[in-house]
Amino acid sequence: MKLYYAPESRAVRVAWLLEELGLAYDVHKFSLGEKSMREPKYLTLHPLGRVPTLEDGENRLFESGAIVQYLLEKYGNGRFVPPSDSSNFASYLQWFHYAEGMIMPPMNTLVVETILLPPERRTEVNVKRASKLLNQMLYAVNENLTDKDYLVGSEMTAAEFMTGHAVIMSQRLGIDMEDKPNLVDYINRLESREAFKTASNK
Ligand SMILES: N[C@@H](CCC(=O)N[C@@H](CS)C(=O)NCC(=O)O)C(=O)O
Repeated sequence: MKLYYAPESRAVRVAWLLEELGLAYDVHKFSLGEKSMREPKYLTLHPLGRVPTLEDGENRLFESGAIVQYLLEKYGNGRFVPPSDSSNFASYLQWFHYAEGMIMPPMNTLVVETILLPPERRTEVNVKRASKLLNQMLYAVNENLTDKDYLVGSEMTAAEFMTGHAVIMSQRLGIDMEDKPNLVDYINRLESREAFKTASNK
């Protein structure tokens, strides 16, 4: 198996799962923004030249959520996914998809407006709107974690690889977590996992 990866990117989600499952994989490491991500060779694997991409034998796929689902279905032996007839299943799907659906859109805007664009092209109103939205998205996660250690209950699920990772990235981007104490504990819980540490340092 080969994972196209960059540090501090969504590729960490996939590496984290691979580490948790104890699966062997090779890493092709990029730095975000590196020119070779847009070269024809890599564009044949990912049409947008982004990470993550996974190659597994004949199968090649991009989109972190799809890769996580693929790996769990193929190699997970039921780990990190509540049974579909359990009371947690609906909540699991909801928090799995919350990352790309709700957290990442304002985070993307914030990254563009505070890091990627040259200062003269940045727009303060966009930064303010994206920060406000991202905070709203995170308050909902904070609220959900009032009575539990993980998004769906007392056990870690694959929702952590997605939304948990997005929460971690929000903090690293500088979002104030003081008014979201459950997220501070949650982030510590996730970041202390050996699999997460290994996946973050590929
Ligand atoms: N929805 C995609 C997003 C992929 C994506 O935008 N990846 C970012 C890193 S987190 C990337 O490769 N950015 C590099 C670039 O745009 O040049 C996923 O979840 O895999």
